[in-house]
Amino acid sequence: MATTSFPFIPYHPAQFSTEETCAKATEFYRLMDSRRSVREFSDKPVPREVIENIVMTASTAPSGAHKQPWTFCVVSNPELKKQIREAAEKEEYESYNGRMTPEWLEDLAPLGTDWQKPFLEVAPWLIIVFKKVYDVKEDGSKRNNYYVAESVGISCGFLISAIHKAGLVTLTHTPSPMNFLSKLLNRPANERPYLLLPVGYPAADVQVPDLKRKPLEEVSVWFD
Ligand code: IYR
Repeated sequence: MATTSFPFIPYHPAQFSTEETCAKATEFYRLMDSRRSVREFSDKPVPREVIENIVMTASTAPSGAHKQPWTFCVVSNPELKKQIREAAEKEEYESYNGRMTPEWLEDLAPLGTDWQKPFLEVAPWLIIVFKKVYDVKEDGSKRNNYYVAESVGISCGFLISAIHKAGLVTLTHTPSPMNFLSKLLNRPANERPYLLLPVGYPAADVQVPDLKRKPLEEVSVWFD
């Protein structure tokens, strides 16, 4: 089967002096370290253009064989947000009341989460990320994608970073099972729900748990 290859073009990424490189790395670490998951949102509107740029940032992520195996469903419609909230809370109620193990509930308790998800209606935008397990070509035949979970996970990392950089907040919501999202958002069989991210401004005077991050020594092993 004939394949076409991409033309190769020169690439000149920005390069900095050693001092600037150190400063840039420190600055970006500080920015990312200041990110927190937020569960209480303001209903203050966020322009669609902001969300468009955030989604385009996520879609710059590397992916297996450059298949870009993702679809971002972006919801601001209040009626649809309500339907998503009702369906998510139904599943979450079951999860918190029997489906999750006692150990799991114990691990979650310090975070103060429960089955109620008002943020699904209050946040001005919901981004529901779908992974494309395969692509469907124009003639209806299937074409494989590769490292789909890894690719979509990386893209969600970019998405969360872009949200934070814009001064907005999110959390990674994983209602389980998530198939109600395929139905409500009318997704085809090759797409599976992966993650739901509400996006907006934080509620006034929002508080977050005083989490500590593991230090470098605990998260890394060096072979200098
Ligand atoms: N999906 C549930 C439960 C939950 C699970 C984990 I692991 C978390 O870190 C947080 C919540 C929910 O979204 O509440």
